Parts: sequence; structure tokens; C-alpha cells
Amino acid sequence: MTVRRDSLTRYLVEKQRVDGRIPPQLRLLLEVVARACKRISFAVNKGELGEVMGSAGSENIQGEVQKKLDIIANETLIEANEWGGHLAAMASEEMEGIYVVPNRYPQGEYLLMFDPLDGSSNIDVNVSIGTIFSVLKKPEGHPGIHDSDFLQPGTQQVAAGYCIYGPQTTLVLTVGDGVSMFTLDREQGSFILTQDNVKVPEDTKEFAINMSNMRHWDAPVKRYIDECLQGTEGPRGKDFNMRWIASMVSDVHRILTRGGIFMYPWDKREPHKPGKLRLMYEANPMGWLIEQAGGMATNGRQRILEIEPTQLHERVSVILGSKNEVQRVTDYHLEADRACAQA
Ligand code: P6P
Repeated sequence: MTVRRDSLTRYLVEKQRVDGRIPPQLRLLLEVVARACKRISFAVNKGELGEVMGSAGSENIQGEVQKKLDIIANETLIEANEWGGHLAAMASEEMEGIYVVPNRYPQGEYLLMFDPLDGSSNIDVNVSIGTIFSVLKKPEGHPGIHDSDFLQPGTQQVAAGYCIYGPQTTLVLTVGDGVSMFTLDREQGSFILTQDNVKVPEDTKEFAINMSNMRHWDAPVKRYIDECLQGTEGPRGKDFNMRWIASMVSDVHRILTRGGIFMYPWDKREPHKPGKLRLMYEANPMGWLIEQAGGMATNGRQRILEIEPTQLHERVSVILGSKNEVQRVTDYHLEADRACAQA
């Protein structure tokens, strides 16, 4: 018996009609984002043939060198979403301020944030990269739209997801009732449901962290990784494997697929920064996806989704993945804090 493969459109229509979970405007938003991701996938897959490789010769607000594809992906998402009437404004890792929908278009009730092409340092070496997005509702009660309207905790997200451009192009999405995966059928040009109700195993033997930063880590992180490295000869009593793709979308996709723990913790290199990754358009959407799949996401001390943002591009320490491992790392941080407070 062939399994019925619903298209993304049918999946969203049924979420709207049957579950009443997503209003028509949010359904439109998600379909438009998916179409933009499809266009980005085609641009990424052209590689050298598309003259889209290499640096754009500019820097983004983060002071990071922009790749040509960073700019192409950003422009694709802006152009796809600005005219539909579903959005009030957008924010992007590649833009300093918010992008308010121009007056020539109707304004909607949603806010869209994205990292248009995460992991873009991997583009030139043909390693998987992706688009990460998060959707909030525009706060009511005041005219116009301001940066501060975006500063909502991750618990306020109404939809979140990513699209990974790898051997397959796969859209991974949650609207608050679990995680589903849609693989791009390039012959039809549509995203097809290939996995529903994704679950992250609560335990794992696989950790993801950039080991070259070890000497800069805080004690709880060192303790956790040391125990993993001791394997069967240490307190964990089991051997661990390590992966680090340096593409958050790829590392998170592996964890959603087979479990694991992803860590980009605070370290001493830039002690004034809470971490490297961005709260609003990396940690919050990825953290919600992981939680919706039964995993856990903290900054080492508190649930990422409960962090009250103060800046659009603020950074955060990220520990996410298999629940029991993330809980252990978080407990190590809290134990260290208590010991420090008693000292
Ligand atoms: P590092 C990519 O630049 C990114 O923002 C994430 O996708 C990835 O997890 C991390 O940075 C990699 O950082 O310091 O290992 O290059």
C-alpha cells in the first residue's frame, strides 16, 4: 500500500480547516516562505554554475563577511513576503533594522524573522546550509510597527522552522502541535510530507560542539565534555561520538532525526557576549522545534524560550537536543552557580 504523501499545501489547509490551528493569513505566510526557500534551494544548488559563490564584498550588521548567497537569500525572502498582506514587518540577520512592509502593500498581523542562509561559511565547500525562520504576531494596541514589537520571548512564536539545503531540500516546521518534515520533490516543484510527529530520543551518545574552543569554556561545559570523552571508563559508563558541521541547521537536523546534544555555550573569548548564536532567529525557532519534538533547549541556566529579549540581534548561549543530556548540562551549570554563591 503506498503511503499518501500530502503536499505542504494540503497539510496546511487541513491544519487550518480541520484543526483550526492556523488562520488563513498564517497559512499563506508559511506557503510563501516555503516557496522562497525553494527558490533559495535552486540558487544554492547552482553553485559555481550560477555565479553565486564567494563573498559579496560587504559585511552584515554582525561584522561578518556576507556571501553573495546570503544577500540573494535575504532578498528572496523579502521580495516573496512583502506584497502578500500577511506581514507587518520582517527582521533578518543580514539587516540592521526591521523591514516594514511598504505602504504600497497591505499590512498584515504577523512578524517574520529569519537567518536567510545559516552556515554560509560552508557554501564554498559544498556542505549543507539552511534558512531558519520564526513567526510572531504583531502586538496590538498601537499604530505603526517598531523594533520593540519583535522583542517577544520564544514562547510567543506561532510558527517556526528551517529549510536545509543538503542532499535533499527539506522543510522542517512546527505550528505548535509537533514537528513535521517536508522533502522537496524537484520534479513536481512541491514540498511533500515525509515525516510527521518527529521525536528526539531523550538519551544520546552523540554531542556536537566546536572542540577547538575547549580552553575557553566555563567549568560546567568542560565537566560535561570531559565525562563524555572518558566514555566507558568514566562516570557516564558509555562511549560518545562527536559531530560538528559548523552549520546549526545541519546539526539540529541530525538531532531531530537521531538525537544528540548541540552546544554553543558562552566562552571566554568574548566574555561580554552571552554566546555566538542569535536568540530571535536562530535559538528561539530551533529551541521551539526541539521542544515540540520532546527535546529541551536552555542557555545553560534557563529555558531559551522564556528569555525576555532586549535587542533584535542579541546573542545567547545554546544547549539543545536530547532532553536528559540537556538537563544534565543545565544541572551542572546550576550546581556550579550554587557552589559559587556559597563560596
Ligand atoms: P564556529 C554558522 O556560522 C553558525 O552561525 C552556526 O550555524 C554554527 O553552528 C556556528 O555558527 C559555527 O560556529 O565557531 O564553529 O564556526
